[in-house]
Amino acid sequence: MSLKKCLLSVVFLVAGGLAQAHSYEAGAIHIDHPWSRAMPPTAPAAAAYFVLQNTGAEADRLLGASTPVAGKAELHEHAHVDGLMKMHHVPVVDIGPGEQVDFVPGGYHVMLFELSRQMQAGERFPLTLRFEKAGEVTVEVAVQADAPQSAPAQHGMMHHAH
Ligand SMILES: [Cu+2]
Repeated sequence: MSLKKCLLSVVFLVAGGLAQAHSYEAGAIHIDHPWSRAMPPTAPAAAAYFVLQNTGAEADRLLGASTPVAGKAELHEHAHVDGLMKMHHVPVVDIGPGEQVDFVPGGYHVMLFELSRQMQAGERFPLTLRFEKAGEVTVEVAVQADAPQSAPAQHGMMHHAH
């Protein structure tokens, strides 16, 4: 492939990713592309994902989340325990100054329980995130059949110790 063709295909990939993207600001916190994977109607729970960036000089932390579509929303983290991937509830998620924290399949996520119903691909639902310093912000979660191409899934799975 010629260099020019190669560059062109990169541009198209980036443009394709941006077309679906939506993002929000809460104080110094930037929230990129909140999304949720469409689940079968009988699934007992769902999960929401996004990327948090702290553009400020002070540390902040995500304290919790809530949504009208679920009776309960918890911050969860996946971790390897005895060779198995297990998820557990975490009370807060720290975001240091200048840091990025990825909420991705296999890493941090907002777990939604007691759903009124499972959302379908193409739908959106509101999710309110509560930060210690940035306060509350309500974002729209895009329900998708598949993970967004731009999702840093591998990165999130490999480096979630921070
Ligand atoms: Cu979970």
